[in-house]
Amino acid sequence: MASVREAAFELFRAHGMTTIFGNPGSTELPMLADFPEDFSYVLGLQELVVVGMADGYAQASGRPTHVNLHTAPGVGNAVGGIFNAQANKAPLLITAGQQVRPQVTIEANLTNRDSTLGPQPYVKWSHEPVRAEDVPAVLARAIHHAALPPRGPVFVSIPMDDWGAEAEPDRTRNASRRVVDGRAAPDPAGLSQLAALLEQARNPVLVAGPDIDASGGWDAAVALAEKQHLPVWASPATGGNRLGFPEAHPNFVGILPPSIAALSAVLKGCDLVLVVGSSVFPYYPYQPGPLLPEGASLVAITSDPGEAARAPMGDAIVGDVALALQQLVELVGESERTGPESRPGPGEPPAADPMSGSQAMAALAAVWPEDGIAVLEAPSSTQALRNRLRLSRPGSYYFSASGGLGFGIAAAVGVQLAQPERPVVCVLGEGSAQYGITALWSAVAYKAPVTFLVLRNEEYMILKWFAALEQVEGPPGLELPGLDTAAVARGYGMEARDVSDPEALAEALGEAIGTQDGPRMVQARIASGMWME
Ligand SMILES: Cc1ncc(C[n+]2csc(CCOP(=O)(O)OP(=O)(O)O)c2C)c(N)n1
Repeated sequence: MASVREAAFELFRAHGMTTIFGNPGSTELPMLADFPEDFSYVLGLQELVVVGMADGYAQASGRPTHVNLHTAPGVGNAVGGIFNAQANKAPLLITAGQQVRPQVTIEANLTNRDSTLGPQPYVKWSHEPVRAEDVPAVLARAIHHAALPPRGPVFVSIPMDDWGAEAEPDRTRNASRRVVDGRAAPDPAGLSQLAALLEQARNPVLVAGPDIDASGGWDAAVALAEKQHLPVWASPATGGNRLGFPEAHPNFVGILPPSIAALSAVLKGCDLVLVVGSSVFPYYPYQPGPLLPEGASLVAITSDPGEAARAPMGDAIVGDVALALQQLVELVGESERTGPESRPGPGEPPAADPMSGSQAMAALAAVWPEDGIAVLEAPSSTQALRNRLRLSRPGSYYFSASGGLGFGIAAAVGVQLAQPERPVVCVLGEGSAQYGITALWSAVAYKAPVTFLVLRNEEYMILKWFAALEQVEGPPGLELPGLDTAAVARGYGMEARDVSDPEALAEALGEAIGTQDGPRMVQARIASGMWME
């Protein structure tokens, strides 16, 4: 007769979930007993980074990923990461240990009181099994929930005495065997109408969002843009956890700004805005204005009913993004419209001393490997990176769509573990880096050859920029003097270099990217400024 633990691991195996990200405590040890040889356990030293690593891994592998946390305090530490994971639509099965059932009522030490409330409202489902024998079926249900669109984190609290209980053979077998497919094709009538609208439009544009990449719709998006000669905008960088379109493609015209007024101003003159795989829109900051330019209509294609429902304007078609794009390409003819004018190259950034963020991103672009993956958490250099790198392959860019810091270092480790053949470069603001800094240890421990580029400007630059925008005079707490992230990295066992000019930066980055035996850090001194080009 199988134990609940054996049944659960059989279930994880059936779903290809053999890499577990965790930080253990006494309440999790019964789960980890006799840890099977075909599983690996990736240790994170604090729960925010445990979730961040799993988030990167889940997105880059496309598979639900198991996170194991330590009862209430572990879940508490993880909540910022869970908030990020729901915005990134990362399918995470998050489990946490719980006191033994006989001691929950008396609230013995480490009891996770009202356990299902802790990760709310950022999980799709939160549950503690009613009986020990239900654990495998609950885990199966949770995995399906996480993987169905819109994908996202789910939570299961498991009393520590459940793992040794006897599983129910019939239910366990069924739980492991069930396949649940959530790729729903959109309504064909809606798509035909959209195809007609697109063909008749004089000046339509495509806005490409992150779920094009996540759904596998990259090639279909390119085919649609080429067949219909569409100018393509990326959805605002604030909410774009992935890229939806190759940024060196001749149809690609740029990244939409994130405020209502600026976004509609940029789209002036177009009569149809087709938004694919993005919310409408991930706005920030608030600059009121018309939602759309005069004379324009909007149609969004999304697999997320919540995104469709909350959009403030336009129509929406709910269905799998890749299937929708593939069908749309078949439905439309070759357009007679002239295509967009090619976007000018980024040019040489003006020299500055210390170097600007734009110069730092130009140095990175100069040594960028063809198949490189960028993981980005560098607020004042976000736009500069996007403008200079021109990433053009699917699965090449990860960013936290929520804006919650502490994602970058951890996600880069997870992405590298999921895509071991591709070079991963993580670009960080020095302030952002500190939230998930302990993930540097995991990068070293698992020999993940990530290149960490830390941009050292000794301040929270983006908040100074926001202060000016919001007309806030003299806010405290925006300076970061004397923070030596390279020295911190060395403390975690990572080789790190300091540079202060673009030539030395390009050389150090080239060396780090070429290194296969483990992670490297390059800390670059940069000037104060918002780097937009
Ligand atoms: C968890 C969390 N705490 C605080 C913030 C607010 N915040 C946004 S950007 C930022 C500063 C980032 O500084 P740094 O990484 O040095 O980048 P810079 O703006 O200087 O480029 C802060 C504190 C946040 N987004 N997430």
